[in-house]
Amino acid sequence: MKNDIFLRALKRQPVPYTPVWLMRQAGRYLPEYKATRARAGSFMALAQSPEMATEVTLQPLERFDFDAAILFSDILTIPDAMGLGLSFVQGEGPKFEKSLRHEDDVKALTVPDMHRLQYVFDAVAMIRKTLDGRVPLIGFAGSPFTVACYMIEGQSTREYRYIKTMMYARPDLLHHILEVNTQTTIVYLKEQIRAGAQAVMVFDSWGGMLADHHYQTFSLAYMQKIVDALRADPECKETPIILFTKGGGLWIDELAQTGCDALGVDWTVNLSKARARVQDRVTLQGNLDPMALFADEEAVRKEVRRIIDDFGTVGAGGHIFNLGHGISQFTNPEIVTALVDEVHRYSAQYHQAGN
Ligand code: 1CP
Repeated sequence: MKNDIFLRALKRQPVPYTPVWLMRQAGRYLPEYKATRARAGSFMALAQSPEMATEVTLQPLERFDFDAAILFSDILTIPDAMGLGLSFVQGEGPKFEKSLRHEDDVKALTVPDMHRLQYVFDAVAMIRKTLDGRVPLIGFAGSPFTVACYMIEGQSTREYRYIKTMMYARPDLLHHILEVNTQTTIVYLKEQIRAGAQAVMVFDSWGGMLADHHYQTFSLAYMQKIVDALRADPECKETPIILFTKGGGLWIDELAQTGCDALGVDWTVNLSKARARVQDRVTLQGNLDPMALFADEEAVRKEVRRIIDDFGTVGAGGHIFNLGHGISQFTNPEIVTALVDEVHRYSAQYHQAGN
């Protein structure tokens, strides 16, 4: 491994500077991504081709000095493998041919044959080989709850009307979906690790819109099962796990108790206060507001410094710099160069132990 700083930060070991990568670092803000995407014809064709998935995973690493790569895929490959029929309509986001709203459909849902997701594991293996130890590779999945949002709504939503209706009216049906998603995600992440993923991240993008108590019951409990299952597998138990509930600042303590290695935190959280709450038991990953990248370079550098100052002397803790959510497609890529430079340069003073 030429650069294992990200993995060391996940284990809260000494490092010379704060590692950085960005959620959605391969994506539409990069003209080279758009070109490959156009060549592929559709998002799914791109994700299903290990060669093209490898190409776009590496694109941001050619431009920026990132400390990790993330598998190019999507959290919705799982419901697609379950037969819900995923497509991405340009400019509109994900759409499913079938959505899960009726009891019969819900009860018919089962863990899909992993062969249907072989393209993901093939991509992981090819990316890992092509990276050749340059930086570690992150595998990922959506949280059972976040994936269920799309399965039940059939697309992106602002209201969560159908999933919340099911939650209040027929919690048994929602629990069935969540259980199937959980069992699928466990096998899916294990296979990614076997194929070469060196850390895994669970994206709970929509858990933050739940009521306290519902969050624990419908999202956290299922992520806990994933952590427990990976920890119980001899081949996976050493692989670091990152949990990220967007809007989950209220539940940091509970998330830290799951036994994960790191927590993603969005920009509503103050890193110094979060760190005091988790007592350095987990690494914190975040947390610049992606919209900050629309300002000029000096303003971006200043925000980066503020976040690094907030975390403070790293000592026994761990910090991985990231955004609080995915990078916007309207971001000017040039600003990312300044962000990475500022993180690496400015953070070194807080890492004396790693020199
Ligand atoms: O047509 C395109 O090119 C669409 C853009 C796009 C991209 C680049 C989509 C559709 N997915 C992706 C890749 C992707 N998705 C990655 C790749 C690795 C990287 O980070 O570079 C990852 C990790 C995801 C994860 C993902 N997909 C999440 C969780 C993270 C988050 O942003 O909250 C979610 C919610 C999705 C669903 C999804 N897929 C695509 C879009 C536009 C969306 C979001 C739709 C919505 O807001 O509801």
